[in-house]
Amino acid sequence: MEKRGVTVWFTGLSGAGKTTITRALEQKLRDAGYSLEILDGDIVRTNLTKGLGFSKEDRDTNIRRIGFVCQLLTRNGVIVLVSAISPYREIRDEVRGKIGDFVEVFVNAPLNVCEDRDVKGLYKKARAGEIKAFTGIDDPYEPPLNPEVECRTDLETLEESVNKVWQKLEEMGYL
Ligand code: GGZ
Repeated sequence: MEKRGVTVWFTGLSGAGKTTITRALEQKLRDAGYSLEILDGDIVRTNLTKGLGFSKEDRDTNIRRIGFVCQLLTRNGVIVLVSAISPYREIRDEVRGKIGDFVEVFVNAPLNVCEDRDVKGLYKKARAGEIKAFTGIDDPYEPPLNPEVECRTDLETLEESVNKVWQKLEEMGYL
C-alpha cells in the first residue's frame, strides 16, 4: 500500500541546526528508497518568496506560501522536509491545520550556542545593528508548545537527532 505523505516542519533559531538535520535525514530517506522534497527557507526566499523581508507580515506570508506548497505535495504522497525559522506559533499551527499530516520538529539550541556558532556571521551583524529584526536578537521566536520531536542540538549528536525524527515518523506510520 502507498504510504501517506507528510510534512516534517523544522522550526528553530538561525544556526540551531535545521538545515544540517534535514540534509542528513534526506540522505537517510533516499538511501532507504523514499522520494521527498525539501523546502529550505533560505533557498525558498530566492524564488517562491523572493522579495519578502523579515517583518511579521512578510514572515507570515513566507510561511503560508511554503505551507501551501507542502499541502499540495503532502496530499500526493510526498514526504516534505521544511526548514524555516517560522518564529510565530500561530502561523505554524495554521499551516499544521491545513496540512493535517504534519510533524513539527523543534530544533532547539540556546541562543548563546547559536550565536557562538555564527556560521554565516549574521549574529555578529545583528549585534552590530547592521541587520535589523534578527530572530532572537531584536525579533521574537515563539517555541512550539507541543512539538512531535525536540532536537537539542547542543546536547545530542546529529545522528541522534536524525534518528529521533525517523523513529517518530515510523511510529506515526509515515515510514
Ligand atoms: C532571521 C534572517 C534574517 C533576520 C536574514 N532574521 O540561518 P540562515 O540565515 O541561513 O537562515 C535564515 C534565513 C531566514 O529565513 P526563513 O525563511 O527561515 O525565516 S522565517 O521563517 O522567519 O520567514 C538567516 C537569514 O535568512 N536571515 N535576515 N532578520 N534570519
